[in-house]
Amino acid sequence: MSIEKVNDLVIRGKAKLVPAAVQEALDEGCSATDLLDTMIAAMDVVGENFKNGEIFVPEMLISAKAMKKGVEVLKPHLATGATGALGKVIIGTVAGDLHDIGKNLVAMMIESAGFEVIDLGVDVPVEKFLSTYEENPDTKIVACSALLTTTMPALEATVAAVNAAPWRSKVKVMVGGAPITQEFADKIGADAYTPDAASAAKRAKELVS
Ligand code: B1M
Repeated sequence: MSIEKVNDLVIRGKAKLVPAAVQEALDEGCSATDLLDTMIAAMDVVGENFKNGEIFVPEMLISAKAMKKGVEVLKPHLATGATGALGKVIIGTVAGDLHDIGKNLVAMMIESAGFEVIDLGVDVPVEKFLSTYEENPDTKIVACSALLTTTMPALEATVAAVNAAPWRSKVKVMVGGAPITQEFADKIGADAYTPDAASAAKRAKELVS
């Protein structure tokens, strides 16, 4: 089955082969969400292999590249109807953190839900979130991703800076990423936490309605 092949190719970091395998699986009738889930599961295996010392950072990186190639093929199937009509969302991975696959998925699903997304990328300093809001005062949501326990303080600092801004009441703050919990989000004063990209898009719509 091509879906298993996709999982295996992402684990092995075969970026050149992943797009064709994803397309093949779609042609066989696999759903885009199942294919996304299998790639996320593949990255969990990669993470475990890294934790166990079986692979190292370069292997993690090539698996990430492979997944990104697969997501490119899935994008038209996952993201539809981008209109920007619901307003602007500023999104970024916090300072010190280079992980962007989850953040990109959240950006894609939020855009697809009808928002205009301003994606600041990875390793985004607190000041960049603030200055981007100030350049775009019609922004409805600031969304921050953190994937490392060591960058949770940067997430906290980012939310604290937004909470201290004079325009705080005009914007909602969303947070997420593997180590983040609802409890942590509440503690740092974020308006919303969601565990995955699909629920982030749903919550974003609720926050502005
Ligand atoms: Co990194 N890494 N990594 N890594 N990496 C993890 C996160 C890790 C869990 C692996 C492990 O040890 N098992 C571990 C963190 C441990 C911890 O903090 N407790 C780890 C580590 C240790 C590191 C380094 C420190 C390794 C080193 O250098 N010694 C280093 C740090 C670099 C840095 O950031 N400063 C590092 C580097 C890297 C690479 C650069 C090689 C690469 C990232 C490449 C890239 O992103 N372009 C990488 C990768 C690929 C991983 C794993 C294997 C996969 C991450 C991923 O893309 N997952 C990861 C293990 C794992 O996650 N299982 C690991 C798929 C993605 C779809 O899931 O990002 O969780 P995720 O997003 C989810 C949700 O979290 C949520 O939605 C998405 C799903 O729909 N979500 C949000 C995310 N953001 C959200 C925001 C929201 C809402 C939901 O609202 C705003």
